Amino acid sequence: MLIKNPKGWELPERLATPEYIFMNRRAFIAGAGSIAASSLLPFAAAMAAASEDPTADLYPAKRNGKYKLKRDITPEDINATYNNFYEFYAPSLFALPGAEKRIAEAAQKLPIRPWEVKIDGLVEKPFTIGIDELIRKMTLEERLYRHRCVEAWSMTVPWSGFPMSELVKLAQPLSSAKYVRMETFFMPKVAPGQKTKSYPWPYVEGLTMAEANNELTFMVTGAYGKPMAKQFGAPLRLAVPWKYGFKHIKSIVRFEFTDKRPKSFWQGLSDAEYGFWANVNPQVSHPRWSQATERVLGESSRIPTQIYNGYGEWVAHLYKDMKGEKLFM
Ligand SMILES: Nc1nc2c(c(=O)[nH]1)N[C@H]1C(S)=C(S)[C@@H](COP(=O)(O)O)O[C@H]1N2
Ligand SMILES: [Mo]
Repeated sequence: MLIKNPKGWELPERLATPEYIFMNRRAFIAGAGSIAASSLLPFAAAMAAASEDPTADLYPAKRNGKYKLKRDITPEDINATYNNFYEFYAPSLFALPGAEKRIAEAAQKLPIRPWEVKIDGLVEKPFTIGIDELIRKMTLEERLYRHRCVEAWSMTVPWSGFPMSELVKLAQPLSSAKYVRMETFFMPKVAPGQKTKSYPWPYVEGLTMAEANNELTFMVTGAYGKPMAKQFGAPLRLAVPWKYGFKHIKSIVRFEFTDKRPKSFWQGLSDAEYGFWANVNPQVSHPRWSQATERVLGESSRIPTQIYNGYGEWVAHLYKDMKGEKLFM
């Protein structure tokens, strides 16, 4: 989803991904030359920051064994240095291919305390809550989830957090609420990508109430057994593993309950290519590339993509009777 100009801003991942990301693990370590070594600096900084987080005592959270994986967990150093977080990427004519994935260092500028989350719209009583108070109201657990980006790469991550249904309970939505609209921070002074005025900042995503309350829908506060690194979307991010990665909105500051279907950031950029539902389906191609297979971060192989990213058992029923909806883009 490389943003080049408002119309032709995207490349398939095979053109946009630096090769070292997809070398196998042993080759990665053995060949860790200048590029790989410098990419580990922000990783080390993020690790140090995690230990100073005011909620550090809550980690590692107990793993919920219900969500099993048949794949290896993506090595943390690879995952923490290959990210989509366009707030921290300022397009430049001189950028090397793949530069838009290497935002980890820039993301360390994001101030994540104090951090307030606003809950408003169609709720009993709108309120704002500090992130530490919110997290401590919840029982954190760890879940191993797959993640499939629309660009046809994938990863597996040990997220920590709490079910979104618990946040919905806290919010007390009215029965007229049909959707939850979520918003990322807007701080162009720390996030240079947000200076690009032609993009519809802030980043927005949305779910139906049934999706928000599905047991898979997870509010992420941690990863790899500690508070989440900034490049992953600290201090609060969404995980909906049956949907494409762009639904996983990062660094959330607002949950608005509404009766209108939210329009997402990516729909705002290209309505014809990115829709509201964005459920993973290997048979429905992106207008510019196939979704049949995916390249696993840290590995050289491609594997077949699964319908609903393999989570149909949990979610297929949500979409049974929806005629005329573009469920898979
Ligand atoms: N605010 C915000 N959230 C975002 C994005 C973004 O650019 N900004 N990118 C999305 C995309 S396309 C993907 S694939 C995932 C990437 O998550 P990761 O960097 O932790 O792998 O974050 C999603 N959430
Ligand atoms: Mo993505």
